[in-house]
Amino acid sequence: MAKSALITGITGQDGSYLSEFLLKKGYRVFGIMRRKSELNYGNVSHLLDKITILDGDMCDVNSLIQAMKISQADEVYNLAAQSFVASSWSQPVFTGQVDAIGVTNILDALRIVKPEARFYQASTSEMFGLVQEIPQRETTPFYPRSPYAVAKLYGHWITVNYRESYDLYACSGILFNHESERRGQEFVTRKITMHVARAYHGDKTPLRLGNMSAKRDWGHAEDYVEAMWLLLQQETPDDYVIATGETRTVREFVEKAYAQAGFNLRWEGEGINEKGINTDTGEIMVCVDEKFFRPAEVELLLGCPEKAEAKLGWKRKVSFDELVSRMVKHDIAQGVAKT
Ligand code: NAP
Ligand code: G4F
Repeated sequence: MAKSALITGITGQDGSYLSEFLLKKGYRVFGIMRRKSELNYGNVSHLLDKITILDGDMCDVNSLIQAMKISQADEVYNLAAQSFVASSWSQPVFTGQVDAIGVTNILDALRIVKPEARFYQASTSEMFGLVQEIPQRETTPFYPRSPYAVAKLYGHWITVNYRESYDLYACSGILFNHESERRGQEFVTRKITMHVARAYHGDKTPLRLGNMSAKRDWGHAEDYVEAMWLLLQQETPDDYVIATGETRTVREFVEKAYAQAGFNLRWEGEGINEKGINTDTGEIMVCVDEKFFRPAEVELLLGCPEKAEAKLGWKRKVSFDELVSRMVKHDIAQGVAKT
């Protein structure tokens, strides 16, 4: 009998790659999707003949119980979230309802319908926030810096608590930033690669960014969904950091992305006056806009993947350069429309 998996957040970046990964392994894949005024299957439109979409919302426990009953999932991947950190200051309560209480809802649905099912929680490096140690590992103390990270910390600990209280096979993957050609357009990497593509196609509007000195440990989402699956194939449930072990500034991502499209930049000015200038034409291609600064920033993330590499046998395959190159090439090929 083929194994069955239930994915919350199936229409998102990770949900789509995880669906493809599990289908290749022969799983029957079910996904929960919330109702929208205009029907839109997001990143899984190309998989609709292979997966089953169920109506549900992380804030509605009954819909999650129904989804567990219908799918009879052996493995549950909880990827649904309000995942954009910046929006968590404008929608802190909603973020808490989905990213924190939503986790209790799906854990209870699993516990009521099929307690032997295995559970993956999408925890995040944002929980390290104001980092207490470099690099960050499983034992590093948390210090969340946004309503998003605070909500995710609840989700993380309720997963640990349900594992210890009810003997569930429940784990958290503490994943560092992972990007792709399917990344939401508001996240900084995709915002940059889409703007580079527009510049390539002749648009001269400068790219406006916030804190370009922030550092992130960036990998490709395709590698990270394999880690999610590996977490659920172990003898005992445990929590793991999944990261590349390298960190770069947003500025470095910008330079690489523009270079990929044939534009070389030099930097002039500091702070709010910093500008990325095209070395050939002297035109301003990048500038700073305070609008994108955050009330509290996470300045540096750098993960230590040693435990995942040793115990899960996981290793990232896509390098930073390849990640940037793939995203830029994809967006140029799309011929991106001006937003
Ligand atoms: P994403 O592209 O923003 O996808 C989020 C998914 O959650 C979407 O399918 C969204 O559906 C769904 N969702 C949001 N609210 C919901 C609700 N109330 N009920 C049901 N579904 C809901 O995020 P991602 O990058 O794939 O990330 C997947 C998970 O990993 C998230 O939990 C994120 O917080 C976490 N994470 C991501 C990263 C990263 O770097 N990507 C790193 C660490 C952790 P709609 O299409 O309806 O919006
Ligand atoms: O791309 P970002 O919005 O991602 P962030 O905040 O690191 O969060 C992502 O990764 C987390 C894992 O660490 C996930 F849990 C979370 O769900 C999400 O997927 O911003 C990255 C950095 C920040 O420091 C931000 O201040 O880029 C900086 N930045 C500078 N200018 C900008 C911009 N970010 C955005 N989105 N837009 C800008 O214009």
